[in-house]
This record gives sequence, C-alpha cells and structure tokens, in this order.
Amino acid sequence: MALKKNVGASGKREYFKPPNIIVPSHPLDPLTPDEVLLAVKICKQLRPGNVFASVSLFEPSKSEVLAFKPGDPFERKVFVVLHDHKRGKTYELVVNISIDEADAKPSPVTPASAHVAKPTEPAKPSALPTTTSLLEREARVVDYEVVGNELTSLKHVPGVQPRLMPHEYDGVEKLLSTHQGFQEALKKRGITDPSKVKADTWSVGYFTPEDDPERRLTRPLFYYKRTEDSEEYNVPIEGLSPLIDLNKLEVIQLDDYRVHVLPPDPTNYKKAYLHSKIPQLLPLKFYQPEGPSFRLDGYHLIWQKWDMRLGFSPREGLIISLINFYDTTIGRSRPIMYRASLSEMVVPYGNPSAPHFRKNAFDVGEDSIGENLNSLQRDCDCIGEAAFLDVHLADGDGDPVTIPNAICVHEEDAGILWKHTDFRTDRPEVRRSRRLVVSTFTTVANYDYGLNWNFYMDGTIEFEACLTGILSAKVVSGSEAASGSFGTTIAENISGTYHQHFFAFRLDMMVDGVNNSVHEVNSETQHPSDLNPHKNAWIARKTQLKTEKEAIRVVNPLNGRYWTIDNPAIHNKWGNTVAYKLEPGENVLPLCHPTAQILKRAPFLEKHLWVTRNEDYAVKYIAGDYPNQSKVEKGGIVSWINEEGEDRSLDNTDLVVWYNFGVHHIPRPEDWPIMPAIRAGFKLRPNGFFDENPCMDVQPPPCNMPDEASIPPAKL
Ligand SMILES: [Cu+2]
Repeated sequence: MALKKNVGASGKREYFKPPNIIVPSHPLDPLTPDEVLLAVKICKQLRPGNVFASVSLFEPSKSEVLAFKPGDPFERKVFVVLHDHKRGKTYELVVNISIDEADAKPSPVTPASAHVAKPTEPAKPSALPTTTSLLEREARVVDYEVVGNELTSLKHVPGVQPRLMPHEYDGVEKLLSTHQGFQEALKKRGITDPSKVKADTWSVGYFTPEDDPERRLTRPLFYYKRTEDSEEYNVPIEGLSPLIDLNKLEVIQLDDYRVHVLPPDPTNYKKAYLHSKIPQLLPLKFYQPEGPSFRLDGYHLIWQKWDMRLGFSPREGLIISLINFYDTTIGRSRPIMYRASLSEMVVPYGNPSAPHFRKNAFDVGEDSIGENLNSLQRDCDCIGEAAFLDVHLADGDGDPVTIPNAICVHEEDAGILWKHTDFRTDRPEVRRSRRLVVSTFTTVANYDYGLNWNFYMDGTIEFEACLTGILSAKVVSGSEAASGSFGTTIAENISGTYHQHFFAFRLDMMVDGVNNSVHEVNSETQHPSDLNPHKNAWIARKTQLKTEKEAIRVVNPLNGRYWTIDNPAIHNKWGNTVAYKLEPGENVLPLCHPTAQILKRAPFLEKHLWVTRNEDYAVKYIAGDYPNQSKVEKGGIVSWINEEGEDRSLDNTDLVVWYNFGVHHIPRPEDWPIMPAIRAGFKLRPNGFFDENPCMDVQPPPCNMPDEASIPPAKL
C-alpha cells in the first residue's frame, strides 16, 4: 500500500500509518495478535501454569521462502519457549497454527482467505494430546511429531535458563521489600524508605559451580530514586548483592560487600528542569510536500531501486529479509542478502570488585532487545514523512502485547551523492544523496540503543548503532575515588566503569544468488625490485577464505583490510566475480584476560569475522540459544564449527557471515548524568557488483543547475 498524503476534517495534515496486518501475506511476516493468541492457547492447554519466555515466528526454511510466490499458500508455525517456575524446567515448542478446523490437520494458510482462530472461539481439547501423554513423552527429551494436530514438537531443554522476564523484576522488588536483612542493610546506608529502592534483575553469569543453571538465579543491582523526577540510575546503591532464586523466589544469601553513602543527585536532565542559558536554535523542518518516496505494502518495503521485507522477533528485534537492488543496466532486481539481524550484544565491564565483575550483559539472549523496543515518535525519533509499524508478542502470562510504532521507516538527506566541477567551465554536476532509514530503539534498563539500517542510492547498506542512556556506574569514595582504577571519576562519588559493547550480526548473504564465496583483501607494500625501483608500489591481495576455520578473522585497519562476499558463478563486465564488501568501522577486541570466564561463554568476541555454511537452515544465535547463566557457549558459533568435526568448505555455497564489532567505552564526565549519543557500525558496499557507478541516473537537484545564460565562458 502506497503512502498517501491525507488531510483530515480539521484541514490539519495527517500522516499515513499502515494498518495492522490481520492476515499474513508472506511466510516471513511477523506474528499477528491473533496468531500469538492461538499459539498461546495451545501451549496453555499443554503446559498449564508455565510462563512464556518467548513467542515468535518459526521461520520456514530458506528454500521454502525463496520458492514462495505471492498468492501461494504457506504454513504458519510459532516457536515458543516456556518456563515452569515450580519444576525449574524449560521447554521449547513448535506449534502449527495453520489449522483447518474441519479435521484439525495442519493446512496451509491461503492469504486471501486465511482462517486464524479467534480468541473467543472455544478450545478444541479433543484435538490435542493429553497432558499425561505429553509428560510421558517429554521425559524422553526428544523431538516428536503429533500428526494431524497443532503441536509439531515439544522438547524439554535440560540445564538451561531462558532470558530474564519482566515479571521477575517485580517479584524481586516485592520479595526484598519485606526481607529483614535487606532492609537492615539499607538502613546502614541511610535509606529508611524502601519504596525508593529500585532493583534491576541482572544475570549472575557463570563464575563458580554455585552459578549453575540448574537453579534460576539473579544478583540484582540497586538504585535509589530520591524524588519522583530523579533518575534512579544516577544514584547506585553500592556493595549490596543478594543472591536470589527466581523460581523459589527466595533470598539464598545476602552479601554486603561495602557501605558507601548515597551520592547526590546530579543535574536533572529532564525537560521540567530545563533552564536554558543559551539562545535556542531556530526551527529546522524536513519538508516532503509530495509525501515520501517509499512504498510500504504490509511488511514489503520498496524505495527507489531497493526492495526488502521487514520482520520482527522478540529476541532479535528488527529483521530485514530478501534485500534486493534493481539494476537498471540489466533490467532486473538482484538479490544481496537473504536475512539480516542482530544476533547478540554483549557488554562486559572491567571492574574486578564484587558484584561488578559479574556485569557481562547479553542484551539479546539474556534480555531480548525486541521485547524492549520503544514506541517511536514522529519528529522526535524520526523526522518527516515517516511510516510506523507495530509489533506483537506475548507477556509472561501469554497475553498478547503490542508495541505501537516500534519500527520506523523514513528518508533522510545524506549530503552529496557525487559531484564534479569542470574547472575549465566552472560547471558543476552534483547529485544529492538520500538514505532510507529503517530504525528501532531499544531500552535495556539503564542503556538505550538506536539500531538503524540505512540504505543508500549507490547500493550501500549501512548498520549504525546509536548508544545513549545512563551509564551503569559504581559508587566510590576516598582512595578508590582518587585512584580512578578501572573507571573514570565522572561525578561526586561516582565512577564510570570501563566497559565495552559488542554487537554481533548474522548476515545471511545472497549476492546475486544463494551460492557465494568469501575473500579477504589486504593491501600490501611491495619489496624494492626491478619492478618496484621507486618503492612506491603496493597491491591489494585478495585471498579466498576457503573453510569455516580459515574464515575466523580480525580487522586490520592499518592495511585497510576488508572482506568480500562473491558470487563465483557471475562475473562483471571487467572479468571479476560480482561481490559485496564488508567494510568494518570502529572496532576493538575484548580487554579481559584470554582465560576470563566471559570468553568461554562468548568466545565469538575474540574474533570479528566468522563465516558458516548454511546447510541446516535455522535461525541460530552466535552466543548459543540460552546464554543466561551459561558456563560455556552451547549451541553457539564456536561449538557448532568445532563440534561438527570437519572444517567445512565455504567455496561456492550457501553461507552466513557473522560480523562482530566492539565499542570501547572509557566513560567521561561528559557522559553523565545522561550520555550524548555515540555511533558505530559497519557497511556492506557493492564491490564489482555493478559494472559502473549505479547512481548516475539520479536527477540533479533543481537549485544546483545554472541556466545556460549564467554559464561563464570557458577558460581557454
Ligand atoms: Cu557504554
């Protein structure tokens, strides 16, 4: 559906918002609220009393999706993670919700007349296996099929803990509000009003056998909200660390490492406290009088030569699939990437004191960035003719939750696209660049992350993270404050702990087709020789990374290292394989010791590039399926490359590129009390994908072209 300019009855400009999708029209469309409800209903019958850690689309295989044509029927399956607090067990279910109710056999959804059971419709218990039979089967811990029914598989996953859930935050605060020892520890710090104490439920990570995921544990961090308007994260409560069993909801142990006075509230950054001493800037409007240039038809997004589908999962947040670029020289759309998502984000902190050494947040696997997406606002988060999409998920009780306006699509001016001035004639040729921005913002407790995918007219794809919010700080005093060890003194009695943010991307590449290869390009100085008598020569050496183990690499900005994803079957006009290059931006390696426990849980951090074969297509997570309390990475990239034994070939095959970049954060006083945004990311640029500049066909900006009369005579 194209975006249209609308004018309401009041005559005021109304922006278009795509309607919520009632019936999915593509196998990768995210779940609708009705689909969430139906899957939850089935799960509740199977495992009553369990909580819902995750409800997301079970994506069909890549081959099924690539074979899909608009109007074809397709199945809908839902992947659910349940947790049984009473028994301390975690279950994975795949539920087929493409139900033909006449015979309760799975049947494909036909987009034009799809039927999804409404929440008010009675359940069909006769169509489900009995709970007893399920429990008998699940004891064998195997996948199984229930033919002719909604359930496709149910599996008990032993020895893991799913993500931390919002209802557990509330439970911890209630538990501690009546815990005598905890209240006494607060009094030692001068806190007499426990209602001002806020608890953030952090994973304990894994450091000793006591942290084993057989128990579901947290060691919360605490903050003091002095007034209704105060920022709690500006006032940490130091040294207090109860160990809590989240299943039994009881305090196992109360550790009180040190007592510090509460730091004062810093300058309040909120708008009610704005007392500006500077002249404010005049309005700056981004004006598109004829509306935007993109079209959004459901989740199908088209802009100039770009074509893609938007998606969502509660764990990964925004997913972009089937990314194509229309090549005007050959008159067809060419695929670049099958699926792009943020697979994991790890934030290790560098202070060795308790409980700070435990701060190794896995924001995707432990917390779920999609669950924490902001509702974006026009003219705040996105300027101009933006379109917004809602996303749907389930809360811990299985009740559907909608995050309105969670995904935003808009255009931005991006400066100069290309330009040349003929100095002999003084005639410029200039084209302005514009980018299509698909954005989300997620808040993970104290920190806020903008996560933008930008698409440019020259075929470049860029990911840009925007890091802002409130630092996770430590209270210090006396000699500790003076030494500044492991942190920067950023305010009175406040140290901003050194830390790093690692973003790990899963890039299922499809450069001009499914089968690709990967190369590394290093620019190298040449030795003096007869061929290099002036010693100025250098070459760009392109080396194929032939296997998964060869393709475990780090960046090298000093020699301009980059990697290419090539299609060996297709050559450009100049005889080279068509390719996209992965161009690293800012990057860093983890600063912890090589034997640190965090690197056993997230070994992928030690390298920036990984490439894997995409044989058994399934969405896999680089840090494993369940990083919460993981002792070692299980089911993550290192285990599956090594466990499968052979060093699999990456030559001319379906492959996934994993790129991991780190933001090195030594806090500054200027980052407090709220952090001005910093940005980091990477680019995927065409590299011989086209035969020439693919954006020479862009119209010139009207203001820039002088009329013939004003053109000065040539300087001859
Ligand atoms: Cu930071």
